[in-house]
Amino acid sequence: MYRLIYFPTPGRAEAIRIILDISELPWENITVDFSGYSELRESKKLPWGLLPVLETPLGSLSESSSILRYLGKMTDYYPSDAWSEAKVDECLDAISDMSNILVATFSINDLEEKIAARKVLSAPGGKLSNCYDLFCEKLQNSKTGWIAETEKPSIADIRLFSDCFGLVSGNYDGIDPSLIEGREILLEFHSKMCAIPGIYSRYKDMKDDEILWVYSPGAFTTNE
Ligand SMILES: N[C@@H](CCC(=O)N[C@@H](CS)C(=O)NCC(=O)O)C(=O)O
Repeated sequence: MYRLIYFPTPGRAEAIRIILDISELPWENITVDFSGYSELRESKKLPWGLLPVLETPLGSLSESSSILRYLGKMTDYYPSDAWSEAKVDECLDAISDMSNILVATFSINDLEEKIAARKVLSAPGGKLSNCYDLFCEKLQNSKTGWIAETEKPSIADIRLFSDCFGLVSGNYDGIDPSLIEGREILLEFHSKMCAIPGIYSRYKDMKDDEILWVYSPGAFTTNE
C-alpha cells in the first residue's frame, strides 16, 4: 500500500495523485491540516521536513518531482533514454519555477496587497503570464504535442496539467481563469489530458467542485 500525505489542496500533490490513479497501484490519499503537518514534522517522519511525502513499501519519499519521477518509472510516463529523461526533467523544473512565483506571494499578509501583486504577475508581460506564454510556445513547437516532446504523455504533462490549471481554480486570491483565456493550445492540451482514461475517471464528476473543477473534462470549453 502506498500512502500520499499532503494538505487537502491540489498544490504540489495533485500531479502525484493523478499518476497514482493512472498506475493502478493500491494507494491512500492522506490529508492533513497544519497541526497534522506539524506533528509529522516534529516526529521526524518527513525526510526533508515538508509535504508531500509518499510512503512506500521501501520507505518514505519526499520532493514532489522525485516522487513523480519514481512513479513515472513504475508506469509508462517517464521515458527510458537519457536525453528524453533530461527533457522531461527540464520541464518539471521549469513548471516548478512557475509555481514558485506564486509561492513568493504567500508571505504577503495584507490581502489587498497580495491580490494586487498577483494581478501584476498574471497581467500580460507579468512573470506568471510570461510562463504561460512559454508553455504555449513549447506545446505549439512540440512535434508530438506533449510538453517535453515525448512520444507519449509524460509526468511533465501531468505536472503541467496539474499546476497550470490548478493555479486558476479560484483557490488563489487575485488569480482567475483569464490566465487561460485566448491560449487555445493550452485548451487543446486540457482536452488531450482529459482524454487519458485515469484522468477522465478521476475528474469526470468534479464540474461542481470548488477547486477541482479546473481538471474536469470541458472545464474551459463546452465541446469536450
Ligand atoms: N520542493 C518541495 C517543496 C515542498 C513544499 O514547499 N511543501 C510545502 C507545501 S506546498 C510545505 O510543506 N509547507 C509547509 C511549511 O513550509 O511549513 C516539493 O516540490 O515537494
